[in-house]
Amino acid sequence: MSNKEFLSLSKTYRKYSIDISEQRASEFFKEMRRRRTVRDFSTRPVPRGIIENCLRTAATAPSGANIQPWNFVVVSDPSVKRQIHEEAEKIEHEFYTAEATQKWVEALKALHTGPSKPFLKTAPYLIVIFAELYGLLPNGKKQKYYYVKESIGIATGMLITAIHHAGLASLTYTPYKMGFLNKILSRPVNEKPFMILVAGYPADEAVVPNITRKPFEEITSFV
Ligand code: IYR
Repeated sequence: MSNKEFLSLSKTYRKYSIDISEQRASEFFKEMRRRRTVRDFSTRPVPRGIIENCLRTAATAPSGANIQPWNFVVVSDPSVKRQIHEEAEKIEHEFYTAEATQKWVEALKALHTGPSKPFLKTAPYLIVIFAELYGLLPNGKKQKYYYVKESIGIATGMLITAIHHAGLASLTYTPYKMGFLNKILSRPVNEKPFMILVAGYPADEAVVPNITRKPFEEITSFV
């Protein structure tokens, strides 16, 4: 096809032999099954370039109509981390003590979480992921975006994968309410906080909860 709106896939796609594909799939699985969500971070610095490349990976994610409805704010400034820490702990205190959330709190027992969030100050990076819910046109009107949740979820998954692949650890942290992040980080109203992805090295003494993944047969069927 000669059309300047299309490129040949051969410029980017690589075809492997079946043997090599099998090996790659198996090795990647072995790499990814070692990933654990970590809640105790070291203060050891991480070069910014590593995080930048992980974000470049995330930004290759597919998205509805290729709108790429995401914005990543990488927080390393201790005074901004302190503000986020303070607000988040206030909100989590409400979450862990309110009558209305007690069933939810019960469901989290195995994770041993609580309202104290020291990692927001110790980890070198808080990657605050914002979903662009709609576009803001210069005339003030809204531009509809498509499959924003799906798109941002995929990009976040790829970011988590890239961070693990780089030898760092991450924590998918979602404060009970997240509106305070727009204020602290001066993000516009069309952006909704999706998650804080905490990234860095695990603390030397870090432990993870003894939890398991569902059996493969339970979560898959081939028809
Ligand atoms: N945001 C709280 C509660 C929490 C909620 C879920 I869903 C988790 O998987 C883990 C924790 C907290 O971070 O403590």
